Amino acid sequence: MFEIFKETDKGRTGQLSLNHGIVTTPVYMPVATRGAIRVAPLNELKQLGYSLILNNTYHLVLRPGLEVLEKIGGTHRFMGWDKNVLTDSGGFQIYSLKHSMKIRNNGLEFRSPIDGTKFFFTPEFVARAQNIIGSDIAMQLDVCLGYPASESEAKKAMDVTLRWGERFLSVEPLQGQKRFGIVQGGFSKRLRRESAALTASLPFDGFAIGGLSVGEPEELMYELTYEVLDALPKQAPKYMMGVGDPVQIVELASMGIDMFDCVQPTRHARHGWVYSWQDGPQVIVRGKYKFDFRPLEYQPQYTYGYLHHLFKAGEPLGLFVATVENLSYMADLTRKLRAAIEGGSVDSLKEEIRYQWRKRII
Ligand code: PRF
Repeated sequence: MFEIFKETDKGRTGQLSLNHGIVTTPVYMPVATRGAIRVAPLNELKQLGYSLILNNTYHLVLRPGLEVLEKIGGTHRFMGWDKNVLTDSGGFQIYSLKHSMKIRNNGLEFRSPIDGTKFFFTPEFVARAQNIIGSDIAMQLDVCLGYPASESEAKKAMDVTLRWGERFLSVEPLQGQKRFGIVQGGFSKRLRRESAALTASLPFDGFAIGGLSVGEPEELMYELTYEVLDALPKQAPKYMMGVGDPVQIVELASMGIDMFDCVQPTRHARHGWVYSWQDGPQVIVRGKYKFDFRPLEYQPQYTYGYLHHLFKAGEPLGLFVATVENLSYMADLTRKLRAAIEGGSVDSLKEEIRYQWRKRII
């Protein structure tokens, strides 16, 4: 299911063979939480070369509900998307409901923020829901803590996550579906290693690192990732959940991470941050773009000045153009990353991306 093309001390390239086609790695997955990428039709994504996007089980269960998805035959038909879908379990989103959520031994209890209905997500339910959704990659239910978290909280969350991993796996998967476990363990190296080793002892097809990029210092995220990767099987795909910052993607891929997802590129776009290879991120509403008639990098039929105008005028087309531009950048970034790993030039790509993103005043 996962074939490694080239393994180096600066990351690896490979491919995932899934029910809806092949995905080359390292890969960035755009986030269609509720069954849509905000603003951009999925057709556009296909044209940009994306073959794996993310849905969220929690959101789809709340709305439109499993009955609808069952009747139509799953999320692919529902969305009109014939490539792959990874579904997150919802553990992370439910956890962020905080006051209207309870962790029970058996699962997560919460009230729908839409209409107050009570829900109880067990690990088995989440597995069955992802079968109905038709997920190509299904994620286990987990408990994700914020930063900071005490060692005892982290230990508890990690133990519960591990038990839920076993129970998740007890449900028969869809034919050809791949199932990923999630490593937790808070901010302790020891617990992270323990969580990784124990999760790796279960028959998952791949492993995700959860509970990071939640407000901890960037260096700590890298240190903990190192511990986890060291304790996971080399040949399995590794997925860093919720990371989409270009600098961090390149850094983590060079450590051996294969998959990434994040709302950041599409969210940034809607806030008028337009990614650019030449100049780093551009805040398009700034006055300096009014008379900037250079073409956009990926949609040269439009100029920065025109995009500035669309944002100023509140024209929805501006959101679309910025979203497509940022997703083009992200697709290009992973293409360049794969080429750099293959060609042994990861360090110079790192330098270039760091310069774009960290040395420029935004
Ligand atoms: N668990 C799940 N989804 C996630 C996370 C997690 O810990 C994160 C944390 N960065 C993002 N998305 N299930």
